[in-house]
Amino acid sequence: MSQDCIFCKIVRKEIPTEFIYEDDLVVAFNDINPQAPVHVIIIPKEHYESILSVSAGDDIIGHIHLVANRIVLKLGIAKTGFRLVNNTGRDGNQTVPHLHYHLLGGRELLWPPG
Ligand code: D5M
Repeated sequence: MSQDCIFCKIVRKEIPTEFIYEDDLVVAFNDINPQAPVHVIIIPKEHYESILSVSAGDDIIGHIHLVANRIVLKLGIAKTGFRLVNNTGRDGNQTVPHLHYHLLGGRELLWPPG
């Protein structure tokens, strides 16, 4: 846990946030600035600054993908499709230095991204 990290504060419930999904390893909640009708943020409870902090033995990434599967089924967008995105570092436009995935859907998403 990182004392000043916004997402660690969400995990600790210091910033009141409705969880769409929670288990021992992750939480998921709606993005504060949604870019699509469905825009969910999925984060590990453990503080990793980015994907670059994840080690070979960690199964957190696979777990996040399986949680995304559960969420898209729950929200009814499995058939229409969705995008699972990780932004890393400056050029990746990562603004919160706590590993997270954006789950976007509910509309046709453009490619390539900007
Ligand atoms: O995306 C970080 C994302 O986190 C960005 O889309 C806004 C979202 N965010 C930041 N603070 C909150 C809170 N408090 N609730 C919900 N969503 C939040 P990045 O990939 O780092 O650019």
